[in-house]
Amino acid sequence: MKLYYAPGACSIGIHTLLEEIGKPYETERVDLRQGAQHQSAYTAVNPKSKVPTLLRDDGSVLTEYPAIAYWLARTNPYANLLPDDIDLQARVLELTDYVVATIHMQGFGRLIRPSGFGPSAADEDAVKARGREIVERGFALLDQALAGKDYAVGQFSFADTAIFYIEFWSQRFGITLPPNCAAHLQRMLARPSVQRMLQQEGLA
Ligand SMILES: N[C@@H](CCC(=O)N[C@@H](CS)C(=O)NCC(=O)O)C(=O)O
Repeated sequence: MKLYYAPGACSIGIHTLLEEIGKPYETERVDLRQGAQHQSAYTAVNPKSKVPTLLRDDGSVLTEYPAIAYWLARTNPYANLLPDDIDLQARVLELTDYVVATIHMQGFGRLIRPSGFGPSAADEDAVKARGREIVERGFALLDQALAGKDYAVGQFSFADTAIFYIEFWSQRFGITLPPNCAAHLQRMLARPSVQRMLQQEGLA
């Protein structure tokens, strides 16, 4: 198995899941700043030009954070990345989708690349302000979901690694996390899997 990743990108969540699973895997760094995601060597693997991408042992490629996380959890049940209870499974998917599709793509997306969301450079401040609003509202909702719990659905799951990657990003964008998210981030940073991932990506 091989994970294509970029240091500090949303792929840190999948990288953490691979460390939780503990089976051998390879990694290949994709230099997003240099545009490696658009070069043929990479688009031959993932034509969407995004990380994370997982190359599986049968040679097939899986993309999209929730799909990769779900597949890793189901194929490695001993790692307990997805609860058995169907209602809790639905909650894990609900939270993961909200993190990826809304907080990341709609919120952080506007902060990372405002030019993708507005017709001219003059719109950039307004685009970024809207991005910040979406992110802050997202963290407020996640804070409620985490109230009284160590992990988002009461036990560790792949929803936590999704929440973790945006919590990790909040530091870079000067976003103050509400208290339950701040505590969740610290809890995640204390996990050996996260520490190994940070070390491997040169982020420790
Ligand atoms: N919907 C994708 C989003 C992945 C994504 O946006 N990845 C970013 C890094 S966090 C990326 O590869 N960006 C490169 C680019 O847009 O050029 C997923 O769920 O995996």
